[in-house]
Formats: sequence, C-alpha cells, structure tokens
Amino acid sequence: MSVIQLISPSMITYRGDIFGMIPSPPIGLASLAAYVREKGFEVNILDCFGESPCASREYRKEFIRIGLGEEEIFERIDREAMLIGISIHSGMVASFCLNLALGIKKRFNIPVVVGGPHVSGNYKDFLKGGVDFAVIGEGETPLIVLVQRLSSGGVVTDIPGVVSKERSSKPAPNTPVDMDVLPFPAWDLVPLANYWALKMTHAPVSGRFAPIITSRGCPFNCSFCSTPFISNRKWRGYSPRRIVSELEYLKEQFGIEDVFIQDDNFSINSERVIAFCELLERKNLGIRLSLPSGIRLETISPELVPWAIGINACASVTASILTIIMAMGLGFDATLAIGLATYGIALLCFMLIKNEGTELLA
Ligand code: B12
Ligand code: SF4
Repeated sequence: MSVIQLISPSMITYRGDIFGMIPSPPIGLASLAAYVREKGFEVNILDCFGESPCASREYRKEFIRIGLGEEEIFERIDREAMLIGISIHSGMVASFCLNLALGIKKRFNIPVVVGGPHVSGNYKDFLKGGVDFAVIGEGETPLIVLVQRLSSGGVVTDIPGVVSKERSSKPAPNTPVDMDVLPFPAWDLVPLANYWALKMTHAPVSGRFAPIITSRGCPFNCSFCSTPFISNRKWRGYSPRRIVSELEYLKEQFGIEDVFIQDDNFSINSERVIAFCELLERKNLGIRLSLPSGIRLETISPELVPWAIGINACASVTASILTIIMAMGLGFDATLAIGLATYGIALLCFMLIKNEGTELLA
C-alpha cells in the first residue's frame, strides 16, 4: 500500500524568545493524516519536536533548535514512502525545512510536498529551492488529489491548490472541505505523552491536554495578519454538535482534561458559540477550555460575556492597539475593553512592534 509520511519539523526560535518556544501538538498534520487515512492510504507522522522535546541546540548563531537534529530526522525517514509532506508554520523554520526537503530528495529520492501558513505566502521560494510540490491554503483536498494522482501515474500539474516545479504559477484555489465531515485529528500518530510531560503549552494546563480547531478563516483584514490572505476572508465553522463530539473523543480515547481552542476567529458567530457552550454544559465532560489565541474584541456581544468567562477566554485587541498607536481611527472602541474588564475578564494585549523588512511602528 502507498505510504505517506508527514513531518512536523523541530522548533526553531530566537534564543530567549519564550513565546516562540511554546510547544503545541501538530493539529494541522494530525488532521491531514486522519483525512488521508480515511481515503485509504497508509500514513505516519514524524513529529521532530515531539519525539525529542528536551533536546536543544544552537542553530545559526541567533537561533536555537529544539527537537531532532537533521541526521536524526534522516534516520527516521520512511523509505517506503511514496511522498513526504513537511509542515511549515512560520518563517522561523523555513530554511531548516528547505534543507530537510533537499536532503530527503538527495538521499532517498522521494518527492516532497510542503504546506502550512508560511508556504501559502512564500511557495515560490520552495519551488525555486528545489522542492517538488507546494500546497497553498488548506491541505486536505490538494494533498489527497496529489497522492491519488501520484499513485495512479496521473497528471500532477493541474491540481487546484498545488504548485509544482513544472507549473509554479498560482493554481486555481482548492475546494474547501465540508468542516463537519472532517475526521477527528489522528492523535494516535503523535507522541502526545511527551507534550504532557512538559506541562507547558499555549495555555495553562494541569493534566493531559490537546488543541482543537472549531473553525477556519476570518472575515477581518488586519494588515499584519496572514489569515485574510490564506482564507480569502471567508469563515466557516464546525457545528456545535461536531465540536462536542470531538471533545468527547479526546476525553474517551486520550483522557484529555484541558483543551485549547486555536481558531483564527472563534467568536465571530455568537449563536454558534452559545449553542456550543449550552450543549457542552449539558454533557458535563469535565474538560477545561481556553482560548489562548485570543478573541477579536469586537466579536464579543453582551450575551457572549457569561460564556466567555466560563471558557477562560482571552480577549485579543491586537488590531485595535495598533490602531491607537498609529492614530488611524479605525473605529476601535476602548470602552469595549474596559467593559469586559468590569466582568472580571483579564485582558491581554498582543502588540506587533516590528517584523523583518517592515517599518518600526512604535
Ligand atoms: C498555535 C499557534 C502557535 C503556537 C504553537 C505553534 C507550534 N509549536 O506549533 C505558538 C504560540 C508557539 C506560535 C508561535 C508563532 N506563530 Co503561530 N499560530 C498558531 C495558530 C494560532 C494555530 C495553529 C494551528 O493549530 N492551526 C490549525 C491547523 C488545522 O492549521 P494548519 O496548521 O495551518 O494546517 C493546515 C494548512 O496550513 C495545511 N498544512 C499545514 N501543514 C501542511 C503540510 C503539508 C505537507 C500540506 C500539504 C498542507 C499543510 O493543511 C492543514 C489543514 O488544512 C496559528 C493561527 C491558526 N489558527 O492557524 C498561528 C500562526 C500559524 N502563527 C503565526 C506566527 C507568525 C507565529 C510566530 C512567528 C509569532 C511570533 N512572531 O513569534 C511564532 C513562531 C514560532 C516558531 N518558533 O516557529 C502565523 C503564521 C503566519 C505565516 N507564516 O504566514 C499564524 C497563521 C497566525 C497569523 N494569523 O498570523 N503559534
Ligand atoms: S481578527 Fe485576528 S485572525 Fe482576523 S485578520 Fe485580525 S488578527 Fe487575523
């Protein structure tokens, strides 16, 4: 049977950057793996951070690498694989992943596809660098079509969402999958216990934890954020029933007690959030929820506030703070934030000060 190996790279981060070192089990790859497996292909995940989360080494002067080193990764490459996929979250890990891809091709002669948020905006760098395929946006449909075509010897240059060495012009956008029919992430393929042993992740935890995604995309258009570009400003979410089923699966199969919601914009549809919270309350699963990625402040309606308190929500005023700093008057109402604080919700502001190649804002 055709085997696909999916690689979540080691963590690369600036030395001393605590935020960049937060471990999080690779839900994107676990979701892709579940989808590919459901379509009848054999799949495994090589989680380079998760396999060795305490091994840290200096990497190119300013950075550190946490997880497996390149040689250790090469030793674990599945030589039976017909395709290897590498997930690239941000620019931090981009050159590490490009070297990895080229090493895999040179040593094992297996085609490599890259995907993830960083690839969606920078796919040309990877194709120029010598990678075979890059997926733009969501991975499920493009990856499965690519795998099917490769295993049947079909044409691989006209797949929506996929660019290749042979055809690097922007492809037709891929068809988004129906959220509610997506299988639960294949957590059986990820060394979750190694993450639990660290007792550190994106939100405070006390026991076994896992991330969850309940929606994809965001209709807002914050200038510094890649989500509008990746999602085309379209938002779609799981039904409350589907979210609760996934929580039940996490509890029953893995004994999960803490779940953190990593959506781009969890609270855009307050009716959905309230229906979910009511259903969850009825099920009484004993799971604690957090929203460490934040909530767009303007999406919190008064009827959402009591539920937000229950969820351990963290209201993000990212865009709004920028607005104040730049005095551009984009309509942020500071009283909203103050109003939330009176309910006892602690507010945390994320600030974007500067990125490589941009002007210093503040
Ligand atoms: C959790 C998270 C973190 C956590 C944990 C990260 C980790 N260790 O994995 C922490 C807090 C540490 C973090 C840090 C950073 N993050 Co972050 N993070 C997220 C967040 C909120 C959720 C990721 C997630 O689980 N997504 C859900 C899954 C289902 O989606 P996915 O992984 O993207 O996978 C899908 C597709 O991308 C694709 N895909 C992914 N991999 C592959 C591989 C193949 C082969 C294929 C075919 C497809 C494919 O298919 C998947 C299913 O459709 C996202 C925003 C978001 N909601 O996605 C930002 C996000 C990924 N982070 C971002 C950034 C910028 C950062 C930082 C650079 C911030 C900073 N300045 O420090 C650091 C970098 C850290 C590092 N050292 O590399 C940006 C990336 C922007 C970009 N590259 O264009 C995002 C998109 C936020 C944003 N909207 O701007 N992050
Ligand atoms: S609200 Fe959040 S996810 Fe949406 S565009 Fe702004 S920063 Fe990105």
